[in-house]
Amino acid sequence: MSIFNNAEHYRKFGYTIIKNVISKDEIKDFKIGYKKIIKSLVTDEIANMASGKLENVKIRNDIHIDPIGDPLMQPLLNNITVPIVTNYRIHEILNSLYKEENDYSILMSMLFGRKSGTPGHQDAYYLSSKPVGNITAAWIALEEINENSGQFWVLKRDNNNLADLNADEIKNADLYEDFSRKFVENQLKNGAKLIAPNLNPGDILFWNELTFHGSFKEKNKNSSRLSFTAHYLPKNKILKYTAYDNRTRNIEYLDEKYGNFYIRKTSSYKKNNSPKNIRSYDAFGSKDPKFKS
Ligand SMILES: O=C(O)CCC(=O)C(=O)O
Repeated sequence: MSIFNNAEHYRKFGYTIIKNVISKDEIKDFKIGYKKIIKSLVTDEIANMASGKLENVKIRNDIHIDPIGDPLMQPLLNNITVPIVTNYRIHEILNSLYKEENDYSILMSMLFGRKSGTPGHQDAYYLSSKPVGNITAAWIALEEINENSGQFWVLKRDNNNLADLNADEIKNADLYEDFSRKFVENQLKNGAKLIAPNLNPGDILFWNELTFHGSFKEKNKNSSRLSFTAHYLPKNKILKYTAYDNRTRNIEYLDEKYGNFYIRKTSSYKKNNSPKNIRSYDAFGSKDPKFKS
């Protein structure tokens, strides 16, 4: 597929897969760096997206288990993670998806090691934009990804509109999870498809904040799924807490510029602000997705 066709596909179905975006050498540099530092992370307090707490990173066979929040701002990790998510090819792709030249804010990023099984959701439930539909996320494979490791999936359907929720589902993330599961099942009965690609290191699946997505549980407990997700917002668009309320957010805290990307300098998870709890507006909007295994 050409970039042009990828962009058409993204606009129609809310996602597109692009092979070999991150080069073999860039992946190799990432892996060398990861191997060097992973053991030292076990004594650092880092946002654990599975427990919702600041914790020491747990590792098994030198790969971390739970998804790490804000890996761009972790002093030990940023040297190896920033070059991946601010890659100039990602910038070119985003420009073609949006059909305009732009700089982008990187709003939320996570580094996955082993854990998969994320329940289906639209990102707009946690993090949204004005006009809605202007956040694009990237799922970046850093190693071979297949059913053993728990593939990322998207729901392929024509009309990726915002799900119609009742007041309880808007407030309560558990009810939202039930809603989403039934919604996806229903869509599948009516002709939509689940796309859960095997990916090679360097491949990226881009999806829109209105696209339902999640991940399958890993088939083999010893498999890892080293991968990265980042959520991008064009600088000329407005950030909202969620698509279900009217509040907009000031993003001046995204103050560090790398190429065409803005990131924040320090982690949004501050021990003193919210001691053992990283469930904050800073990270996700009003609620956070649960990363279940
Ligand atoms: O890979 C996963 O398990 C889920 C990632 C995801 O939902 C996200 O980054 O928004």
